[in-house]
Amino acid sequence: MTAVEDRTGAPSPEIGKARKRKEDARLITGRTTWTDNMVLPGMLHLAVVRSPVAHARITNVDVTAAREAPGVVAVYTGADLAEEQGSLPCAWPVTPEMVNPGHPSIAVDRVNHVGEAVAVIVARSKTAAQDAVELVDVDYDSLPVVLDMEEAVKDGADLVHDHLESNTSYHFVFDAGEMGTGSDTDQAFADADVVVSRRLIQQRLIPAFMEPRSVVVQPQGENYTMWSATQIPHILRVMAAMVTGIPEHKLRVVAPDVGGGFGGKLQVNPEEILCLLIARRLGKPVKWTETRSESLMTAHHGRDQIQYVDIAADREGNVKGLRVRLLADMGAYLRLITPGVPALGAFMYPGIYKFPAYRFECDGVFTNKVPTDAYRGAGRPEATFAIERIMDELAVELGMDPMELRRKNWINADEFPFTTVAGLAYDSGDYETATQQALELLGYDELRAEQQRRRESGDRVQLGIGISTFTEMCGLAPSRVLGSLSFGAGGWEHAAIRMLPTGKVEVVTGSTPHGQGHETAWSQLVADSLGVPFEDVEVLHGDTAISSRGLDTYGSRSLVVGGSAVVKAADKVIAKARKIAAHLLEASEDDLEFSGGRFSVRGTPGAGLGIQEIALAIFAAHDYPEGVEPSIDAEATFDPENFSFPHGTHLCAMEVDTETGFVKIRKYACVDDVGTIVNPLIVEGQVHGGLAQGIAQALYEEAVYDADGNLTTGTFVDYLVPSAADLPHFDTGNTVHTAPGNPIGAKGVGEAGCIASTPAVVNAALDAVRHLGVTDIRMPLTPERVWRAIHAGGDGGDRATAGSNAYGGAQTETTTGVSTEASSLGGDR
Ligand code: MCN
Repeated sequence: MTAVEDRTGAPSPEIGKARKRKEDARLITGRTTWTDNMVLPGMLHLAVVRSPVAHARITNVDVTAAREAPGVVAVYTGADLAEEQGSLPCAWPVTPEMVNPGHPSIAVDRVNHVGEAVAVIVARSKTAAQDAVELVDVDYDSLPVVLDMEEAVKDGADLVHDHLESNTSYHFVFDAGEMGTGSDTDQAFADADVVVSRRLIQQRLIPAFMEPRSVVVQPQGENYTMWSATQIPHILRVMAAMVTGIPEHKLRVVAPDVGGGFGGKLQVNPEEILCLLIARRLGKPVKWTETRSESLMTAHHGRDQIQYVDIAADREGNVKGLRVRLLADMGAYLRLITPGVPALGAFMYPGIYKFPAYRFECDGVFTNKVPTDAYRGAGRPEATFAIERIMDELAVELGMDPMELRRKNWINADEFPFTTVAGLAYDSGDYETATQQALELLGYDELRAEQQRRRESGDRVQLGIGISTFTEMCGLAPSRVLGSLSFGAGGWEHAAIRMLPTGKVEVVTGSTPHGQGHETAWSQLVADSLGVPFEDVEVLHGDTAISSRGLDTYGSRSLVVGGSAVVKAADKVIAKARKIAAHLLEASEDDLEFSGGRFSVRGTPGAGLGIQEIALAIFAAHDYPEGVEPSIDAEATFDPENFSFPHGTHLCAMEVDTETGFVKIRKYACVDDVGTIVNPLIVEGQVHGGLAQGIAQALYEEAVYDADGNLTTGTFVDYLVPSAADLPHFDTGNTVHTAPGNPIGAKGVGEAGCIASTPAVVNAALDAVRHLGVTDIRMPLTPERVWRAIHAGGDGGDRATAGSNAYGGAQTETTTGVSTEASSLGGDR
C-alpha cells in the first residue's frame, strides 16, 4: 500500500501505473515550439564574438567593419554595455569570506577563459550576424594561463584574477567533531589499525543536453517577455530582474518545452542578460541560439575536482574515520551555484556507512577555464564515487570481500531514521534487501566463479565485478536547511488546482520539466487524489504568467516537493468541494465520504454527487452555501522538513581485454529504492538515463584543455557522449520504503542512476585487473589508460589531447601535467 492510498483511503488506480508519457507525442514528432522555433515580427538575431585566448587584457576591440556589414543593425562591446550589464549572479556564498570576483556578461577589459564574450553582433538574420563575427578585430595582451589546481593553490602561483590575493575563492570545512555529530577525526586516524589514502580525479564533464541553449526576448513598452530553454524560469526571472533592473512584474519568463538540461540549464546565462539589455536598447525582439560548439565551449561544465580521501579502520573492518580534502575547480568565475556543488557533496561522503568520525575540507579554486556548476547529481556523484572507491581499496588492504566490508558498516534497516556523522537524518531504507535482489539480478555467484576461472587460466580477457551501494540526498528541499547551508533560495514548491465547469482539471505547477514527464506523473497524482479520469487533467508549467510561483526543477526535487504541493492543493480542493456537496446533498460534512471522485452520504448509498458534477454546479452558482466562494480551486505550497534519501545497490560486471585495454560491460544490475513509485515507466527511464550518464563519466566523457587553455574536446567527435548502442542492457529492480517526509511517500529518482553507477563501473574494471598490480585507473577508462595502468603502472595518466580522441590517435600533448602519484596529503598507508 502506498502513502497516497493511506492518505485518501481510496483505491489508487493511477499511482504505480506505467502510463506512457502524455507529452511524448508532441515532443518526439516535433509538434511543439522550441525556443529557436519562435519567429516574431521584426526579430533581430544575436551572434557572440568570443575570446580565442584563455587569459588576456583586451587592449582594443575594432568593430568598424562589422558595423558596416550587410544586415548588421548594431554591434556592442563590453565597454558599450559596461554601465548597465551588472554582474551575473552567484546565489551560493558557501562561506562568509568567499571571494567572488564578479562576472560580466560581456568582457570589458580582460578575458578569463576561452569562449568568453567580447562583442555581440545584432543583425537582421542569423547568418548575417554570424558572418559579421569574423569582422570584429580584438587585440589581446596575453596573461599567464592558470589551469592546474594543485599549482594554482601554491604560494606565488600566477593569478586568474590579479586583483585578488590568491586563486582560492573559499575554504569550506565540515568537521563532525566540531559540529557535535562525530568524534575527533585526527584521533580516530591516530588510533586506527589501517589507513588507506587515495588521490582521485573527478574529470571535467560537459552537460550535453539535446536542445542547445536558446533565448528570445520581446519588449512591449516597459514589459518584456523572455522565452528561454531553461530549467529555471522562476529563478531566472528573479535574477534577471535583479541584474538588469527591469522590474520583476514587468518581466515574464517562459520555458517552453525544453530538450534536456541535466543541470546545465540551471543557470543565468550571459546571453539571456545580453538579449534583455539589447532588446531594451533597440526596442525590438532579439533571439540567440547557440551552436553545438558554443555549447560545449561556454555552457557551464560539471565535476572537475581532485579528491584526497583517507579512510581509517580496525583490522576487523570496522570503519573508524573518514577524511576528505577537495580541490574543486570553479573555472574563471562563480556562476549561479558553482561554489555550492562541492559543499553539497560534503554531506554525502560518509555514504551509507556508520563512520564515528568525519572531516571534510574544500578549496574552491579559480582557473582560466569555463566555470563549473550543477551537473546531474551536483556534488553527490563525486562523493559517492569517492566513498565507494575507497571502500573497495580498504577491502583490498584488509583482504576482505568488498560486500562483506560494506555489510559490516552500513546502517541496518532497523536503525532508520539514522543521523549520520555528517548530520543528515536518513529517512528510511533497507540496504540488505536491495543488495540481495541486485546480487540475484546480476547472477553474482556464477560471475565470481567465471572470474576465478579466467584468472587461473590467465585469460587475455579478465572479468571484474564492481559494487556501489549508495544513497543520496535529494528532493531539495527544506528551506530552513538550505538557508543554514547559505543557499540563496528556499526549497518549497507551489501548485494550484482549478476545477473547470465541465469537470476538467487544470493543474498549475512551479516545477519545470525538461524531459522528466511531470505532465503525466502530476496527472496521475491528481487523478487519484480527486478521483477523476487521468485524461481530464491538464498540467500547466514553465510560464511565470501562468505559474507565478515556483522554484523549478533540479536536485530530483519535483515529485517530492512539487508533487506534494499538488497533492496538498488537491486536499484543499476536496475540502472545499465537500462543503458544497454537503449543502447540495443536505447532509452534514461529517457524514460525507469521498471515494473515487464521489461524495456519498454515509448510510445512504444512493445519495451522492461526483466532484466533476459539483464543478458545474458551482460554475452556475445558483445554489451554494453561505460563506463559500463560488469556485473549486486551491493553491498550496509545500516545504518539506527533510531531504529524501533514495538508495540502491548497483553492480557491474566488466570484461577487460588486458592486451588492448578495451573494456566492455558484460552485465549491469541495479535495485533502487525511490519510495512510492508514481510511474514505473518514467522511473525506469530516469534510471536508464542516469546510468547512461554515470557510465559515460566512467568510460567515455572528459572535457580536456590544452596547455593554453583551449578546449580540445569542443565537438562530439572528441567529447564522447555515448549512444544507446554503446550501452549494455540494464537489469533494474526496486524495493519500496516510503519516505515519511512527504504525503506521497516518494523519494527522487532523477539523479540516482548517475550518482550510483560511476563507481560501480570503475570498481569493476579494477576488480578485473587488480591481480595484475593495478590499483587505480583514471576516468574515463579509455583503452589507452587501461592499457597503461596494466602495463606501465599508475592510474593510466592524463588523457592525450591534440589529434586524438579517447579511442586512439597520436598522443602529441598532455593536459596540465597533474602528477599521477598517490597523494601525500592524506594519512600514512
Ligand atoms: N518519479 C516517480 N516516482 C518516484 C520518483 C520520481 O514516478 N518515486 C517520476 C516523477 O514523477 C518525475 C520523474 O520521475 O516524472 C523525475 O522525478 P524527480 O526524481 O522528482 O526529478 P525531477 O523531476 O526534479 O527532475 C530533475 C532530475 C535532475 S536533477 C536531472 S539533472 C535530470 C533528471 O531529472 N535531468 C534530466 N532527469 C532528466 N531527464 C531528462 N529527460 N532530461 C533531463 O535534463
